[in-house]
Amino acid sequence: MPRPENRTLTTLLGAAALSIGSVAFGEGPYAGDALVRAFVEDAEELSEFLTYTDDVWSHRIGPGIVDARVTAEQLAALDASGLLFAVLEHDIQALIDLERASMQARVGGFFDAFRDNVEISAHADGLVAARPDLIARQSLGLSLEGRDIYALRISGAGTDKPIVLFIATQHAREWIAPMTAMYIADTLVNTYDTDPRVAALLDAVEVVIVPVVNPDGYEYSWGPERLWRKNRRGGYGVDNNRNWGVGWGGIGSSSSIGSQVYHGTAPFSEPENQVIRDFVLGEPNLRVLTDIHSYGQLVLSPLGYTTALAPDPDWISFERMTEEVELAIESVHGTDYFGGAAGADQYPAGGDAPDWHYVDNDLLSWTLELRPTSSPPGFILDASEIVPVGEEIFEGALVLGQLAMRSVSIGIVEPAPLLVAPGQSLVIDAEIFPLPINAVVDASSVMLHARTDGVSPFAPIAMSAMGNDVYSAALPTAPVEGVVEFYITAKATDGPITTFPMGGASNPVVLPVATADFNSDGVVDGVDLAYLLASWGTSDPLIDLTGDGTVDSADLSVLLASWG
Ligand code: 0X9
Ligand code: ZN
Repeated sequence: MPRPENRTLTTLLGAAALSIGSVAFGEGPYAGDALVRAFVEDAEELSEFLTYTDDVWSHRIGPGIVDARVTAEQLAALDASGLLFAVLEHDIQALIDLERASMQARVGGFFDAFRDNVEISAHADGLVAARPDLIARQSLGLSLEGRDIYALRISGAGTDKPIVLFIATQHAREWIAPMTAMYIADTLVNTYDTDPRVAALLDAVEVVIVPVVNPDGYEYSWGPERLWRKNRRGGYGVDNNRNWGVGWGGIGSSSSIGSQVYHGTAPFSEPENQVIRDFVLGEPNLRVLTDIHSYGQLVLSPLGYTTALAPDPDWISFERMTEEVELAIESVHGTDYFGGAAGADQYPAGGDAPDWHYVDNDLLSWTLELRPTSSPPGFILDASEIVPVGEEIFEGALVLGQLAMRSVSIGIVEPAPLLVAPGQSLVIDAEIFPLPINAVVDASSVMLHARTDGVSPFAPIAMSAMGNDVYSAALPTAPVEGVVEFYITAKATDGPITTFPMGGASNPVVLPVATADFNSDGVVDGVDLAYLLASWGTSDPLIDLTGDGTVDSADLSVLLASWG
């Protein structure tokens, strides 16, 4: 799935808003250090900008956008330089403090190595013992050989909430899967007190994690056969992920007991599948299922039993949600994940878990294939990957968890604006799709919330339906300098209100007001006019004040409006 650059930027700018207006810096080596984003036009401006920082954060450096850390002194000097830049984060130490708090909160050492059934179970018990207010263990049933298949139920305030389910380790040899499932559980529990996103999530939904669906196969992979995949039925094994009730026995599965994709004698012939099935059927609040595997770095939505796509609007919604998950995962370490349909984009496989959850139970469902992309190393991942994989998948899991409390998918129509011109009343177009299967968007609920002074409450503006799932409204007139901030809310009929970006008023999209004072000499004058005329007809983003893709008369009017 293509990854629009601008979408990433919108997210970054949105996240940066958390710090707008915060000036009380904490203590620590980075106290008062800021993260800035420079808009540099050419190599010369780039090298000038680089003199104001010792720590460039951007991965690709060249003319365009460069993010870097600067000290308070460097920030002051940069401010005086006349280079075009925006402050993304006022106090980097605050970010570091959050990170440290989360690391200290984590039980040390567990994620330094892969862990067997006994260790995973003991770690789960440790989490329950430490935070019985947040996490409980529930036995769901027994495997073929009589091992406990258990769920970790993680929840903050409130009861009778929507449920999001993660299952892992249908396939024994995919050792990164149970570690990642445990990483999600561990991080949810240990950052509930420090990460407001986690608190918001766990107060709104219940997260249920089954780290090892196939404990017999997993045990066996720690003994005689590291690369064992199936359960232990008859010593030959059934592929649990071919034993579900939709598309059972179809393409991509086999009736030969020796096959790695042996589907068993009937749908749900295997106790492990029965145990999860019965849990799902007994939980009417369940909304989302994610089935964790390795490998391939994939985020796959149904359908899985066929190369045909899910019917619209489900497929459109799945595409949108998949992209959100993918971007969240990629935002952590820049790891490339590919999003698509399981059958069409990976391979068709009858009887997989997400199809049964989606087709028979109306749940949103996904398969995650974790690192790496290919083999070697394939299933034999270095243990040093456990934490980074956990970190990136945790961000994806937060989005997947959010889906259970959202009723629509909201995105800005590309190209998303990055700047607003002074005096401009920028039109925001949003694409909004219903999330729950079979739902419709409540058109009267779609609202743009905006402010232009950084402090007032956000004012709601109704967005008009333009057709093709697009809703539109103009932002209030931008001030001469500063920022315009906005977020969007909408809901499906009978569904909960959904906010974009997540966090709404506390995490809005921030559009810096562009200035026609291109040379930053404090006055809009003939020199700036000369810049504009020199770029006439081009798409130079530094001169294209209206952000409409062309330097033209609209930009000239903006410049003239701020003349002098
Ligand atoms: O084949 C599987 O069960 C999964 N891949 S794995 O390498 N972990 O075995 C993929 C299941 C996703 N579903 C489809 N591709 N239909
Ligand atoms: Zn697998």
